[in-house]
Amino acid sequence: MQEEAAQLVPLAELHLHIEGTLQPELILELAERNGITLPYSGLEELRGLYEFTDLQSFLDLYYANMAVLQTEQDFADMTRAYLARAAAAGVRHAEIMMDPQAHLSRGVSLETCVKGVASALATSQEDFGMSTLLIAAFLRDQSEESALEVLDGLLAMNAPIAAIGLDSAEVGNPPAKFERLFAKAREAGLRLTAHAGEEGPPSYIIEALDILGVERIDHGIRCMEDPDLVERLVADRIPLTVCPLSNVRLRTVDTLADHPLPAMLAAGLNVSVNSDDPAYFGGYVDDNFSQLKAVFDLSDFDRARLAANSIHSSFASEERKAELL
Ligand code: ES4
Ligand code: ZN
Repeated sequence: MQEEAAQLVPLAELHLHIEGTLQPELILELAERNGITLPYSGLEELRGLYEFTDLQSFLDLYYANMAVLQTEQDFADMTRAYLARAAAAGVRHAEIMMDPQAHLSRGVSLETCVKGVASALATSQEDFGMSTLLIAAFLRDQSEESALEVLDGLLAMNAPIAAIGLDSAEVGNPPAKFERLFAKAREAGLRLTAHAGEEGPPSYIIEALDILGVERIDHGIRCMEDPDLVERLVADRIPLTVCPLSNVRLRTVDTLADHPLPAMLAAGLNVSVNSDDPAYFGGYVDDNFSQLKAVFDLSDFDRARLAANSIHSSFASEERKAELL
């Protein structure tokens, strides 16, 4: 599928969890390197675990597999592997989320995880012809106090983050829970995005916009249940970073053919296509495009529009956007 990947126009990937790029082979390699015993016997057994029924069933494996990430080198190796694969997929700019709290809770320091990822991003332009920026994502199933503490730590160490995000188990953890966190990040000059309307209701998208003041919505597919919200998102050109293969694997939609992406495009929404957790959901951004094309017969025009939306919706400088467009 990779050969087909060359995009007609430069592409930005805006919705990507770096921990979700950890491939089974690399999990086993890092486990060996760090002397970690995993609760499965090998590659085949691990691969057999990638059957999900919902977001939580995926998150359980995603967090468990992170046990192998111990050193700065581990984080850097994982990040470089993603950059190489994304560059081959036609990605020229990537905005990469990481989950610091998921590492802190395992006893891995903020310095280790941030510096490891950031060291690989620092040379992404020279190494892979890709501009990159880092987004610190906060786990919405943890407390706001925990998130505030971690944000303080990131600011204190002058972490090279451009934005914050909000991820993990959505239902029961509405955006309003993190009002102070987002206010603080805004004051610190950070850009703002949040997962909303993946499994959660359209009202969570409205809260993310009105209470958190986010500029972008990650996923957002459930906006289609609320015509007034769709009208608002269209009028305000709010970017929605859609992840089709993720939605299928987490059973948010039944099959790719049932995915609302074509309806979202037809409604005039500012959507882009992204891979979310490519090592878990069956493919990178080029695989998302090729499978969409197979199912929907996406026109070159639609592909170009999705790609242009991704650049326009990025947090890159206006100068970098102009270079890419
Ligand atoms: C995630 Cl697909 C998805 N949704 C919410 N949180 C996440 N963290 C990593 N992948
Ligand atoms: Zn996500």
